[in-house]
Amino acid sequence: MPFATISVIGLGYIGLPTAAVFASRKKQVIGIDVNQHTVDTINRGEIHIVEPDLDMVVHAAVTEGYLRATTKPEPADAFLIAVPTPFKGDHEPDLSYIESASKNIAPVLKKGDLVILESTSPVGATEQMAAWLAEARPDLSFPQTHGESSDIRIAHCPERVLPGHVLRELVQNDRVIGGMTPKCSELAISLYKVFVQGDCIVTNARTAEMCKLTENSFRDVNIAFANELSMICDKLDINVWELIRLGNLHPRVNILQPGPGVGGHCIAVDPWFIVSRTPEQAQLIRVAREVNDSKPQWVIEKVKLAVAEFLQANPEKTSKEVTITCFGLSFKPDIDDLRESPAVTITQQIAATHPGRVLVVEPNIHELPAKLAGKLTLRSLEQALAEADVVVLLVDHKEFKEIPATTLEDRKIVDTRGIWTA
Ligand code: SAJ
Repeated sequence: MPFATISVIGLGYIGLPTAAVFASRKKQVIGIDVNQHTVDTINRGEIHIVEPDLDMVVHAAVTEGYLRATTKPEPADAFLIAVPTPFKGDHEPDLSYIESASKNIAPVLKKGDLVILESTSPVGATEQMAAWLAEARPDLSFPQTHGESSDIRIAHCPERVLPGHVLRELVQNDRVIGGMTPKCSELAISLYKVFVQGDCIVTNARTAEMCKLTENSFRDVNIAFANELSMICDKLDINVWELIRLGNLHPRVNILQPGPGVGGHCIAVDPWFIVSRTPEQAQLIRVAREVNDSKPQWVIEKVKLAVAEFLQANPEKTSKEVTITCFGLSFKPDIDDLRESPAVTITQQIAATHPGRVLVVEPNIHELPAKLAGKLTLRSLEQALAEADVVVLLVDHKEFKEIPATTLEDRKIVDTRGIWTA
């Protein structure tokens, strides 16, 4: 049977669901992670990340014996590398996780194996990974030197799934398959066809790398356009949400929504991989990043203004007596993921500078993470509404959309998502 055993390296937001879906198709899957706690959690049939339904799939895969996790690589027929690719301080991509994953699996590779890089990567990373593997295993041949006759097949097949919908999108989305040679692509397709119902479209590794970066940069540039519009409209006293609704009635216009900034671990990172490789050409992509990164500070200034207005309207109060409530902490609606969230940045900075109370409502979490606890108080929606003088809407969670406008009448509102002021 082709691919009797599949190994997934990096059991995070992409690697674990991918491993679990292969296992659910009755493949023997070995999950590799450097974190012992992650490995132990998965081997108990539990999960360490939040993603709808993933707990059930992992639990079934582990109890039925198809998925097992370990820290030490073992032989397999296919290896999927799904480790993080963050950037360093200067926005240069950090490939050290790919390097150490490559060096870890190299000793267990055998003739006929397939190695796939799934991590979002700068152009050239797959070739670099192939070079690390070849250096570690001079006894095996690789596509960069032996083309179609190589012992090891290598491809870049970027993930494109939306957090919150990962299990569905893994199966249904089309997949870009960037083999280092046509035979590498062919083998990669036969692997993904184990569960992918979407089309598997073949290209080369460099185009596949650029394709993933392009998708997220496209979204970043479009969000930056919306964010820039919101700042322009604020100056011109125009309701940006009404403006966008009207503009989008045009058959060839589709403007995205402004917000407090761009969060998550993909869209705010990946465009830099293009900028760092081609700084002179990637002007628009860089400026879009800068516009989106500047939005939290703009929101913070708006909150200061709202406090000043509240004090002007209530001269008997001092700023110490003003309660600010921040609505939402996650990086997008109806999830509990606080990583790289502009809402967290904004709330933290308000808490650090405002002399009065700062409350926070986040219906998707039960307690504040350690870095926020102490400086902020988590409140239920009702309590927070009752106590707030200034309300700052940061995430358009469904619970917040249901708040009747009358409840907010006497409050100063900073609405970054346009759900109360649209
Ligand atoms: N955002 C706005 N306005 C909008 C849309 C989004 O401000 O109109 C903000 C969100 O609030 C959030 C950020 O952008 O802070 C990113 O959210 P998102 O829903 O656009 O994307 P992610 O980061 O959850 O997932 C993206 C997806 N990429 C694209 O849609 C092109 C997903 O398909 C990728 O697989 C994922 O990045 C990834 O892993 O790269």
